[in-house]
Amino acid sequence: MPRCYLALGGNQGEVAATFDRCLRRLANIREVCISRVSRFIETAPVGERGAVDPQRFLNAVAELDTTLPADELLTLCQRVEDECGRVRTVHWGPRTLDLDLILYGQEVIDSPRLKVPHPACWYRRFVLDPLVEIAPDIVHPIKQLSVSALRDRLLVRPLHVSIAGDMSPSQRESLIVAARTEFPDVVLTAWEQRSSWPVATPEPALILWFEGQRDSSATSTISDLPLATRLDATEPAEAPGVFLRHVLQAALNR
Ligand code: A4P
Ligand code: MG
Repeated sequence: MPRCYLALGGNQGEVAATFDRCLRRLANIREVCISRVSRFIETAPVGERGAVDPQRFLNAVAELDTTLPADELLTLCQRVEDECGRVRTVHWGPRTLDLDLILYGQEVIDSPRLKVPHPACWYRRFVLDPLVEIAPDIVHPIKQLSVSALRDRLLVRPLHVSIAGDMSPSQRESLIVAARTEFPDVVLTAWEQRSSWPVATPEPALILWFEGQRDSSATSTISDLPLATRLDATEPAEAPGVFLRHVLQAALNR
């Protein structure tokens, strides 16, 4: 039976009561056996924030064993979200309950409806903090690092982050300058391939790969970047600056 991890999130209504209801509902499913649940942790919202009401989230992670195939587990999660009053209006909008399937054993799934491990789980403090509490040694099947190692490298200050890809140097520089102002506890640099890193220059915790106006001198591809830290930023629908902001908010939990 695959051991799975579900992330719970919410920022609308009585979220703790909704989490309890959701967990009771899952515990009553014959094919699901919940073994551990983290504390419910208050986290800083990732996404666009209202200046007055930052709508802090509550997050948690549940460990379970299940005989359900992954796509049926997702269907079950979506049914439970609906029962707990989830209304899908805006993407990343306020929600009573969001259930994300973080890990399904060591399987890697990449279908239009389901991506496992959840593509953002490895750099989001609101997932990693509760996950570390209940399963610090579980290994991320793509990054090949334990969740506690993934989380620990996000705790370093300043946080070193690099920008890679084939955007022009001026595009990259304006991205870096804009983010530097907003995130003074982050050191943002253009990615440089090095055979070894001097002690004084820590290897970046995250390297974001963007595609922009093709720089004719760029010869590398994303697969040249270290597997454990690279983040493909070519697919998201958001503009590069917005995507970068959301990644940094998630990594810093602030
Ligand atoms: N989907 C694909 N893979 C998965 C997966 N592993 N688990 C698809 C769950 N769903 C998966 O999800 C959209 C679609 O993702 C689904 O139809 C499913 O087929 P959704 O839950 O309907 O929409 P959403 O949650 O608004 O979008 P998304 O992209 O899942 O958002 P996230 O990544 O869940 O982020 N800040 C804090 N502090 N805490 C939070 O919990 N959550 C979000 C939402 C933003 N900011 C937050 C938090
Ligand atoms: Mg979701």
